[in-house]
Amino acid sequence: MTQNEEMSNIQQQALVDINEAQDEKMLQDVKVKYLGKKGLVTGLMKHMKDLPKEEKPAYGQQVNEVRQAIEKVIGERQHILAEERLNQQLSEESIDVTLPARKMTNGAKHPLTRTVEEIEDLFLGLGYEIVTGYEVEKDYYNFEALNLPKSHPARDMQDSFYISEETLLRTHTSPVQARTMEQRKGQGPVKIICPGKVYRRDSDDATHSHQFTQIEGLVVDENIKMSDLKGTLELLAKSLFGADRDIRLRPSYFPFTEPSVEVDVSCFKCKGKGCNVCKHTGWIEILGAGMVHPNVLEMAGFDSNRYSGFAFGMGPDRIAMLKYGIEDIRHFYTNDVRFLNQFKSVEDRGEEDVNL
Ligand code: FA5
Repeated sequence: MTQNEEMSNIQQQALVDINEAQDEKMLQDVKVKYLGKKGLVTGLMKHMKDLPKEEKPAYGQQVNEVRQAIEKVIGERQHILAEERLNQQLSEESIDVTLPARKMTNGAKHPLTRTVEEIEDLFLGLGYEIVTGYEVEKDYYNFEALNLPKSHPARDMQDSFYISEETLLRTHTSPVQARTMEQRKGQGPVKIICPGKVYRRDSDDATHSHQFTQIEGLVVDENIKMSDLKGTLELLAKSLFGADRDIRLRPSYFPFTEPSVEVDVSCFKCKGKGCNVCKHTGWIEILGAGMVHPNVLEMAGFDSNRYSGFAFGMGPDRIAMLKYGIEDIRHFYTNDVRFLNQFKSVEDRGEEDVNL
């Protein structure tokens, strides 16, 4: 076989192989077979050394022409195969626009958020402002400004997460009252509620969580009396648990209030007769409160001879548990959708069925 015959055979076989390549991968293999470093066309060049000098340029040019012709056909085939692949992909991935749409599931407000908002609404209606503070708080505002100096034994009442010697995760929302009074520079009236997260080194159980929510309330003005506190808390109890609820104040101790009280609401389940919800006492404790201690007023720059005030601090987690009959506080923080779904209002449930 002459070199020219060999060349023409290779070219013809290449055209056959190219047309038989069914996909881009096969085509790439054909390309390597003929045009690769060890390919058949490249191999034709090895004859150069046997040719007379004057024939070498023409032969080289012929080999190049064969190479270019094969490259051109490969390019065309490549184009066709790519188009076929795209068409196939488009037909396989086509969208059936006649299928029914997926149902949209709407989220709903967390039961704790609902409870906090309900309490906020009540107090906004009574002319209170909502003030927020810092979850990472200074020891000074969390304790000292609330009449709890460094060595005070009552600090143990609220086991704390300290970050440094002077900063900690706040153990209650009471530092917000200290900060707010300080900002008001001795000028009343102050009428605020302060909702937020607080943290304690309590071991978690059904009614204790190391992170929970509190809402602080503070009113400072001339002539504020214990009866104002009682009237406000009565309204709160009735608004949260029903118009026929009573409250009772039991003497208690907080370093920042004097006198201090623990506030119970008559059991909404047994109406005071005694049941499992109220542990057979007829009463359920909902918050701590008292008249703002004169030391706290003075430390914040208020004249305790002119001003007096009351403060209270409640745990909305426990209130929400009572309202909704939740037996374990940890349900609030584990984000189980089955639990949360139960608190969807009728409207929320209705929206869930809407196909969009
Ligand atoms: C206080 O934290 C005071 N700062 C409240 C206060 C404010 C009194 C202003 C006087 C004036 P106490 O430690 O009792 O008080 O907590 C208040 C409420 O927080 C409790 O009634 C309870 O509902 C809730 N609470 C306390 N510890 C936990 C806990 N580990 N998990 C869930 N709720 C808790």
